Amino acid sequence: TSPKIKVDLDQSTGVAVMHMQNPPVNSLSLDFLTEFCINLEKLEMDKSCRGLIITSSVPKVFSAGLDIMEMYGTTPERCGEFWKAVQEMWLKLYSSNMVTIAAINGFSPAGGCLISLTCDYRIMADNPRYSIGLNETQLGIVAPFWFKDTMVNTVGHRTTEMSLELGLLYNPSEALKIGLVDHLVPEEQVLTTATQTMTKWLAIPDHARQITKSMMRKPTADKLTSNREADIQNFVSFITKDSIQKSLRVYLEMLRKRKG
Ligand code: CO8
Repeated sequence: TSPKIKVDLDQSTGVAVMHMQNPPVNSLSLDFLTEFCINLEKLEMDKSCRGLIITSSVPKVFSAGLDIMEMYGTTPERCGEFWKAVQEMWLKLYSSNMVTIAAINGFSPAGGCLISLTCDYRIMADNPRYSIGLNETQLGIVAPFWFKDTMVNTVGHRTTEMSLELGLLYNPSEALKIGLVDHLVPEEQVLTTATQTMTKWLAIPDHARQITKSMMRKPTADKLTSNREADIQNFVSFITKDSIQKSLRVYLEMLRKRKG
């Protein structure tokens, strides 16, 4: 199978660009997550790499979030393995020593939004058709506490509360207004702006920035690290319920119909 992740590391700047290329919608399947984490680990260990830009090679979509087919009609074993990989990706990204910038060049619901939120900075294409947010409740499922924590740490408690309950997806200007993204630029400038912004972040001494990042984020990451197994059990028992499977089926049917 062809790689679902392409990494370009510029040795002269120490900046890597990670392109997600899992058509049609960069959904986060177990295979995708595994490959993502392997690439991330390599970059994290590579002393010459100091910054990471995450973007999509798929037109119009940054990432459609978790692969719904990994949560629908599968076995508890597979489900558990899948969830462990989701946790792994989040822990690695949220605790990364690198400067991470999300170059959001398309739709970014749920898991796509989560990836963006783990980054140090978010730049989004100013296309009113795109949207970003944690829309889990619209699928009849519930964003876990660490998704919630990541959003609270970015936009605050009240905005997160309303946003999660209603499963809101925000267009780019709304997302900017609430602080869900940091900067909007025309679509064709997303990557160049990310590169320019990276230069600014990399001007700060690594050790000081890394210790500061850890001070801000470690308590949130530790909450999951010390509860991983329980969180997996919780996910598996929730997602395999008949009523939840039914909600997912209805949502999948809606996606197919909407296609037209
Ligand atoms: N997983 C699997 N398949 C998907 C997903 C997905 N997340 N999203 C889209 N697809 C499929 C579609 O069903 C379609 O399949 P097919 O061609 O077989 O009909 C194909 O990908 C292409 O999709 P579209 O035709 O819809 O493509 P568009 O370019 O028109 O739209 C969008 C792209 C906007 C991304 C649209 O596909 C969309 O809105 N997708 C749904 C996104 C979504 O709601 N994701 C939420 C996933 S849940 C999650 O990430 C966190 C879960 C936390 C779990 C907590 C439980 C306790």
